[in-house]
Amino acid sequence: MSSKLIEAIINLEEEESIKITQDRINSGEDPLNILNEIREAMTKIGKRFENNEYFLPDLMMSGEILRQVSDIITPKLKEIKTKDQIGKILLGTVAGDIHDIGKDIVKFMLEANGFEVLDLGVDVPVDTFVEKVKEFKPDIVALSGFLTIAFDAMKETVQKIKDAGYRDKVKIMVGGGTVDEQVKIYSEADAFGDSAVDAVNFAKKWMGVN
Ligand code: B12
Repeated sequence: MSSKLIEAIINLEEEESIKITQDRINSGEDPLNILNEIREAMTKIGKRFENNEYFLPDLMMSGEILRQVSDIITPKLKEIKTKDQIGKILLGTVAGDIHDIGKDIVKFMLEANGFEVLDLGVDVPVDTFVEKVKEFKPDIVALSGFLTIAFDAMKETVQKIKDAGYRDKVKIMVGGGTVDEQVKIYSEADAFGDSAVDAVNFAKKWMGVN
């Protein structure tokens, strides 16, 4: 896939990226289409970083562009917010990882679909997840992480929830970056998803709504 938006983001053209997004939202386009393109652009930026064509400041710049573009898209996602609350979800980026753009999109989408979301932020200590499971009593725990080291933090978080005696009271999903079926198995989560739409679909399925 190639588009002007993807090109602008990959080339770190901040103003152009914002303008294209704004124009497309104003013309009534489905924000999910735009999200898909953003994701593709970020994958390409990640590749450039791996190949030493981009460096940390470029990654930071891409994060900044992404944040601004998501700020334009978010209100549109919220417009489809439903009134009935379907269930409670505890969300956060696991210990050692500070990537939150994907997590925030997951949050918007879950809220837009009628879930109450408690977002613990980034680099969330394992024990904080356990404490909040006790206090907030979520139906679902959603763990986000983009770094390889996040896989261990996910595993440990699931294990501690189990040790605290809450594993059969919550469904757990993992996602973000390179999280896949293997990470699901490794961390002993119930599901993995690679998009915010997956997160919504699992949550709805588990709460028995379609
Ligand atoms: C932007 C970015 C940053 C920004 C983050 C800004 C922010 N506020 O989040 C900054 C510059 C801070 C950053 C820092 C680092 N980064 Co970085 N970063 C990225 C980049 C380019 C994009 C990530 C992103 O936001 N994507 C956009 C979102 C929308 O992506 P998405 O995956 O499509 O999101 C969807 C799904 O993941 C899913 N989802 C997300 N969470 C969940 C949860 C559940 C439950 C479900 C179901 C679904 C789900 O839904 C989202 C929406 O549809 C990636 C490259 C890439 N390919 O992803 C590298 C990348 C993740 N970073 C990487 C690295 C190495 C780092 C650093 C270690 C660099 C350094 N040397 O310091 C630090 C780590 C700091 C830390 N401790 O966390 C590596 C990780 C490699 C690895 N395997 O561990 C990557 C893959 C780049 C690369 N190819 O090398 N990074």
